[in-house]
Amino acid sequence: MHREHPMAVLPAGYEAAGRATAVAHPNIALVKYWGKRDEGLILPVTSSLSMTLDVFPTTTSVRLVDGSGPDQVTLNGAPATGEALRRITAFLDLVRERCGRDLRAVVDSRNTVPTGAGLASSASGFAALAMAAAAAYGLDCDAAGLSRLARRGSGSASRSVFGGFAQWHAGTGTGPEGDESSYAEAVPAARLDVALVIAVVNAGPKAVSSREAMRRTVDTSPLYGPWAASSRDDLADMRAALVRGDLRAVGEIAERNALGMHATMLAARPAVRYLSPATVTVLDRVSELRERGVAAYVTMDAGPNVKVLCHRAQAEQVARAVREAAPGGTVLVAGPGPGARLLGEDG
Ligand code: 2P0
Repeated sequence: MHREHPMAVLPAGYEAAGRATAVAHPNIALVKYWGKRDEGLILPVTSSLSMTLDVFPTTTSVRLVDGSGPDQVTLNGAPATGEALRRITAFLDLVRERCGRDLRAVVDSRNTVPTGAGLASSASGFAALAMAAAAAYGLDCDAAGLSRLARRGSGSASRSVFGGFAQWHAGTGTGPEGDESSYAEAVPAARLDVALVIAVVNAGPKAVSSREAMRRTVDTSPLYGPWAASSRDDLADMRAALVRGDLRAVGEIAERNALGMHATMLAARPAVRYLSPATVTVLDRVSELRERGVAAYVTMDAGPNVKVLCHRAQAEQVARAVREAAPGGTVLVAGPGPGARLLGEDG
């Protein structure tokens, strides 16, 4: 049999076209994204700012194939189903619409977050998928365009396109104007030897998805408006603190912004409470560290786990203290990581 293409593993009826592989890392927001003004386009109410991590990359390859069958998506070696498959297919439809090509895709995505580490993979996942799909389909876009595209998969993915610190601009308006104006870019920062000590106190699935929780908060929480207003100040203060390389200010702003975000959801109707008794125990331990002169500050996302921002030189000391406070949990240390990138044929 004559074979034009070496991809003999493709199902019958498919013919290979373009392919690309990309890798992206998770990010943790220091000024949070919490609330959308447009659900369909994933346009946020407020701008946010994050640090990309140097741990747990997602590697995603996209291979284009002729044929009219569905996209074939494998996540960590297993066929994707349900909501995960729906979101990825919708994302690929968007890429196809943008480039005017109708080819189906074979997607293979591998995430290195240990099972149950309690760290979301949608940021690294959609950043890697956006980059690999854009390259495979030949979509011409710069870093801002790629960030804008990744945003359509998951809001926080817009920030994982960049390494170090990144700000996702809320942008203005809705529709095409909103879409065009809402993307992330790298944030200038002085040399800041930071680490993030990640305390996984509960690795189980969350009762309420972050998507649903932020929707409910925007719709029902009387504290949402005030938090969104104060978050704008937090962002300006955070940018200035990063330029100064002032870890204490960075930590204080991150902590107040995260606690405020949790206050908004505690006041939602019905309330969303992600923080558990173990979370509070870790928060107490971090307060004690601070009383002893260690610069350590907490942030929490849509779950009970705690991330502690500190000097890299003190990360092991902080990790030890947190381990004692949460004996059943897992504690690991991350640093600032790289932006999304394409891998060559040799990986
Ligand atoms: C953040 N989170 O800024 C915030 C803080 C959770 C708490 O971004 O609906 O998975 O896909 O845009 O990005 C989690 O939400 O939500 C998140 P969608 P996403 O990191």
